[in-house]
Amino acid sequence: MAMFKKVMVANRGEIAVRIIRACKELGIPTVTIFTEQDANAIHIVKADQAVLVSPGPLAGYLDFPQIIDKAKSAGADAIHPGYGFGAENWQFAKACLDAGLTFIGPPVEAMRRMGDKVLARQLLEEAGVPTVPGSPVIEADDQAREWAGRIGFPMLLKAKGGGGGRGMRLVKDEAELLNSLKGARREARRSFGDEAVYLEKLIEQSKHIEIQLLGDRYGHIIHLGERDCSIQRRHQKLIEIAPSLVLTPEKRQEMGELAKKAARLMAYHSVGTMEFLVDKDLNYYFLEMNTRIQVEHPITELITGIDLLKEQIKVAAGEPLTIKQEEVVLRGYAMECRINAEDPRNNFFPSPGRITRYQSPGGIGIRLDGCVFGGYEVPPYFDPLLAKLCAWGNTWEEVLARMDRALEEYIIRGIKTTIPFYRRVLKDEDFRTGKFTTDFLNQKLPSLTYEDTRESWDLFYVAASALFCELNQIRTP
Ligand code: MV4
Repeated sequence: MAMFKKVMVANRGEIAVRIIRACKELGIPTVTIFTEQDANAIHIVKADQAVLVSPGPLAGYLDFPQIIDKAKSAGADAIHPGYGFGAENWQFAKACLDAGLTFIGPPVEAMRRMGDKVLARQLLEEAGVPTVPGSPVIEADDQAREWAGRIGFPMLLKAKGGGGGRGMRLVKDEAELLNSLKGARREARRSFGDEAVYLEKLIEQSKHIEIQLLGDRYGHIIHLGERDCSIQRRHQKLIEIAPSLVLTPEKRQEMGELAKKAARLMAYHSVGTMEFLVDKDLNYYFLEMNTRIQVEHPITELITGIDLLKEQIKVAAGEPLTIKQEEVVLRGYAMECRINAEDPRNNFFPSPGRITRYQSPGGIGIRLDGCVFGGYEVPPYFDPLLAKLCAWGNTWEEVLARMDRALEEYIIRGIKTTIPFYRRVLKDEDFRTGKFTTDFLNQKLPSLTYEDTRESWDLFYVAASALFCELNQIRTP
């Protein structure tokens, strides 16, 4: 099978760098895109070629006709969308195919089906996957009351076109139902251009666990175990671990096999993730499927030794999977901490600006997927992810110690980051013993306080440098 001649990396930041690295190892030249406000971004340097997409800081990355055009002009025969932007947009995938480019991702029909949360749930039910008790799309008030009676409170109203927790609304009792329905429809129309909403039973006290899938164009599909993504704040994941500290090998196999069965029903290929809620009795409920490479994929790579990006590109080019399910071995534990340009002590407020000093961690068992450097000015326009710090260890205890050691080594000055916050989380006994659900940060945030010991020193340096300039009569702005 012929490999791609050139891949258009239609993204930015750390994932663009990750895709470029995979292409390099496969011997495939790359071309990437950037906007004017992103002219100093590192993915531009790492790719073989970079083209400006205009106008505006963000709009260029979302201008799919322009991206396809530039891919063609650059001589690319495939597009990798990364995550975000066009990654789960089936219209974009179809436009790529129509233009004669390979979309490095799943079949358009599968993307379309999983993008519709009601159809997704239906298909998973057909495969025998447990889903949350819920309604079809609610058309009339009477129907809402009827389903509420069947499902029982508390419930969630979800948008058919939603996902990732966007546009969800809690309904605690009958009195709230019709008002919430109206509000949810209005919100769904505004956010997704489609006012269709449906009801689900609220599953409380559960972990967010997702199964990684990998399949080729010939119907071979394998699962690579799970990741626990419960440590999140307002649907932004912050820490992920693999494997889960609570899942048994039997449960893992059961969930993995069901996920594969569902994937086969839609002739799925490429990488993909099925999200579940798992309660304390290990009952699990399908939530939704992500039809893209995910931010947290490296921890699965660390415990399986499988390069998900290279596999994704190879199967897109028509190569058959060479890994059999029996050959997938989960070894040790891995954790990812998302290093964000945010101030955890100020509500995770964005903290863009110049990085005045930068020293990355390293050593045994550490992996860093980043896109920043000393002197780089973090622009305010994009998502705040600076780097993904991952640790691998033979045991969970080793991972905990190794991650703390790497966080301690990691120096980023000039902007606020989530690094000191993670050192605090790592000290928490409930976190260390796996006693956490998706509610962990909600409940614990007020108690997860820390001193930013660097802060007073930074102030001291600013003062010292001002004094130096003053004494030497150097003009400052
Ligand atoms: C739920 C739920 C409880 N019950 N659905 C949020 C992300 C999106 N994939 C669906 N989400 C949820 N759906 C029912 N019926 C709780 C969540 C949820 C959640 C899920 C995964 C990770 C973090 C979460 C945080 C809050 C709520």
